[in-house]
Amino acid sequence: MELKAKKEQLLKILQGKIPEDVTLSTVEDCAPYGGDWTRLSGNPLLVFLPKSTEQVALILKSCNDLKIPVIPSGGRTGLSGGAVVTQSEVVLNLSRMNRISPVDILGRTVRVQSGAVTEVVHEHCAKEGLFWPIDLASKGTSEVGGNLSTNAGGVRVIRYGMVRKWVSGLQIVMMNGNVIELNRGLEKNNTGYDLIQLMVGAEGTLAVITEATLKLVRLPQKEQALFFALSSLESIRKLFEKARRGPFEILAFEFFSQRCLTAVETKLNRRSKLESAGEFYVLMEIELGLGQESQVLLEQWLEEVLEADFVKDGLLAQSSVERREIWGLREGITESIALTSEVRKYDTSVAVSNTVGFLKEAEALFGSMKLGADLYVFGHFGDGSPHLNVVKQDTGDHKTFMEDCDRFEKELYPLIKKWGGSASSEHGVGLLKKSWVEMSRSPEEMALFRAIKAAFDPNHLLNPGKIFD
Ligand code: 2HG
Ligand code: ZN
Repeated sequence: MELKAKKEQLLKILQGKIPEDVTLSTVEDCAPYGGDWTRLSGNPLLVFLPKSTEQVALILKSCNDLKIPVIPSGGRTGLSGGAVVTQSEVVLNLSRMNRISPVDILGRTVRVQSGAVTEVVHEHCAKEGLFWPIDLASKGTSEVGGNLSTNAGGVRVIRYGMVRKWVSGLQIVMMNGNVIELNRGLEKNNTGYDLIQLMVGAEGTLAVITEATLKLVRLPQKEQALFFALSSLESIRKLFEKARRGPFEILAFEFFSQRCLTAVETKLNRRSKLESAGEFYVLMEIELGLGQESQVLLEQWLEEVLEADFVKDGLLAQSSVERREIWGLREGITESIALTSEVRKYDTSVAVSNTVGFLKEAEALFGSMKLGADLYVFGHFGDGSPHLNVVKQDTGDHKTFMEDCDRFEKELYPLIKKWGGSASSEHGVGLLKKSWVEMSRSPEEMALFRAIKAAFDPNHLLNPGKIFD
């Protein structure tokens, strides 16, 4: 059957069974749902905005019967094209399913629907002094379903790990319309395969997540932010080593280059309060004990660090406003780069101890290729997860930029492999990293991927063409 006929058929099947406002069908209404933060986009065949799991099940089953491909989506803040329409698929957007249940104090969990916005979940849990420990620059827009589907990372992975550690139950809907509860929120359940962990990071290719039981921790008691200017990557490593031995728990250890800071200062009009500039900057957030003694120990530690030859300048935020200002520098990087010019993103991962070695070689490689582009380096130093953004210079044209990036990545990915790393640390594979997945996975693993996909979605209709073909 032709696509147009299938669309008519689908609308006929669903007529009277789902409320009218669940379906968007005009090109203008559907267009915003065709893309994500990569700026890639396509035209959806139709968009559904269901309000219940029953509606999700009915829509999926009907699409399965008619062999219509479906893309699950949420806040669409992804950076790998995982929710992008490529062949007029139907988009199933779960943003309206955003209910959050009361916090379960004894279990220290909260049950939410997939469309709950990350920051809203934080605010809800903070009333009980608790926290779902996923902290992302996109938290005001990203949704729990997308966080889970991409196994999101963020700025607190060094302390809490990735999203996959913070979920104990999922409700999923299969492409054939079956609704399944996975693990029922149990903390302990040693009865076979862990299907939750299979769903986390599957990028919506196996089933659609409709609800999740999220595990919570206490909010850190006293958070403090420190900001440093340093002259080299080597100096960052020295500071990190010193921090690892420091009298506190590290909550975040983020770094960025002078070029990133300049972009944030010029594009977003934010300012660093450090007196000296550096080649690189580190934003370190720590959790401190409540007593006066911890504060004294921190100040002693800071004094020693500031006297060391590897730090050019540093400060301890003196108020929550100052802390937010420092975070504003780090969190504004992606936005200010997007305002600068065209960008190609590399979300690399190496062992933490290899971060400096890998970055030095990556920078040298970029420099030696003399491209009409600039390299912006920043990210999660403490997780071995640096982001490399290649940004077109004003004088360059789009075509040359794309060719330059293709040339650069042909050398970059083998370099990542040489350092024992991965093609994606936290953004996922989506469309953009697809050709490099097999670099991070063995042929045996890829064969298992395909077998698992066939078990969940034998017709290959769910988010087709994402992760692998
Ligand atoms: C971050 O760490 C995000 O800020 C975005 O993962 C990274 O824009 C990027 O490349
Ligand atoms: Zn990141």
